[in-house]
Amino acid sequence: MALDVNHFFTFSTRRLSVVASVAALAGASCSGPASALPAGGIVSYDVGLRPREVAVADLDADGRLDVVVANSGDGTITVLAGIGGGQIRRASAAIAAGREPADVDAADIDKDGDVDLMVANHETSRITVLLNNGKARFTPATGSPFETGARPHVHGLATGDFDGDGWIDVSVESADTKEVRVLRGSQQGFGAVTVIPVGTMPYSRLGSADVTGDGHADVLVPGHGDNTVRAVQRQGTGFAPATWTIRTSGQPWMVVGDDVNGDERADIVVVETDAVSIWLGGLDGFSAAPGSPLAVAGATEAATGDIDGDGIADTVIGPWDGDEVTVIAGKTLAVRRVRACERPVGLSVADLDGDRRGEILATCPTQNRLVVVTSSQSVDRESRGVLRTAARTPCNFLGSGCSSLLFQLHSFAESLLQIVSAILDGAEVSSLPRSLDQNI
Ligand SMILES: [Ca+2]
Ligand SMILES: [Ca+2]
Ligand SMILES: [Ca+2]
Ligand SMILES: [Ca+2]
Repeated sequence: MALDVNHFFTFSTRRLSVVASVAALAGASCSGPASALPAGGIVSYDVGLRPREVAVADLDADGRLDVVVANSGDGTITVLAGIGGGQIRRASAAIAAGREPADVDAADIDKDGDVDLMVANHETSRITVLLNNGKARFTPATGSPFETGARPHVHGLATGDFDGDGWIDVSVESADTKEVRVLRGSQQGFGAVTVIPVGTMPYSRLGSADVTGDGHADVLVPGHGDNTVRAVQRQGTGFAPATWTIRTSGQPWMVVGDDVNGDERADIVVVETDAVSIWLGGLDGFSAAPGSPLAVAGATEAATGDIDGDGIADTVIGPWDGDEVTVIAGKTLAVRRVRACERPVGLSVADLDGDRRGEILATCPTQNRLVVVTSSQSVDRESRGVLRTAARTPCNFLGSGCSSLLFQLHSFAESLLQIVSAILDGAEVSSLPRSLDQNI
């Protein structure tokens, strides 16, 4: 994610002086833990400078999930291999991944049976592609880094077989030109870029999920320019924007697609300014879940995965401000907070220890660390001290119990932000202070 105008003002005026010392975190501070993951604890790992995003996949084909972290501050990725019991350990020296790696996705790009990596190089319009030799050793693909033509630059990746030809494709947003750009995979690797005008400024992280129900992944677009969420879907051999549009009350920054209420229809999670909204898929399109949007101060990024083991994807939201990840879990979409680390923005949910409950992985850019929050039984057990309810009266996404004060504060904050946005309207993203851009 690049410059975040609203967040800048939000953070400047309301920055919390939360400094979550890694040493103070339960079970923290180890780059090679000696035993199985503690139930309901946090383990942290040294990674590169300013880690930004995390991906999880079995990279060395040993049946254990491995973790890769994009380090935006030093142009590398860190691979941590699963070694059993949910533990991970640095697998190799840092791997060069181009300028300012801001996002990383894992998929088998060349269809040789192993999982390869794609990296978004922020402050450029390029994507670095690293091919796996099957043993989690990576070398740049022929032609890498690939030019996307995105303007001013790329932030995140959305990957999937968007055109349905069996080869993984990569999508990025081009904010200045109001386009989604798809780098299409083929037997020859990534080739020409397909450009899809989307009629709004897309910014800053696209999603990938089949929300149109046609069996093909769609590109989900945060319409930052007009407070919308749109989808780009396959049409013939090309792409077209879906006919529906979701209108959000806040400015969207990121979109994630997943079935978060267990009805086997894809839903849409939108990270908005200081809020998250959930849109439930139904026969007639998407409708806001009761209680949505939910105020989440400093909301920056989201990820989904099953944390509580009920078979339904839960949602995690990381804030730019503070040290807690917000968890929206279960069919009831109950809200809880999980302490992670300062500014836990790069998120993933994955079951590292095989207990069918996903761990929360978060990058901690100010501490050059990755934290893994084990979720064993802890979603429902405050006594374990990791997950705790957001307030004495849990704020239930589908019902009552949410503090009206919270929403009043949210509305007030939104009004302020709208004023700020109006003042700044027309400001070019690329023209704003670089230091801010680099912070995000
Ligand atoms: Ca592995
Ligand atoms: Ca491969
Ligand atoms: Ca494809
Ligand atoms: Ca659903």
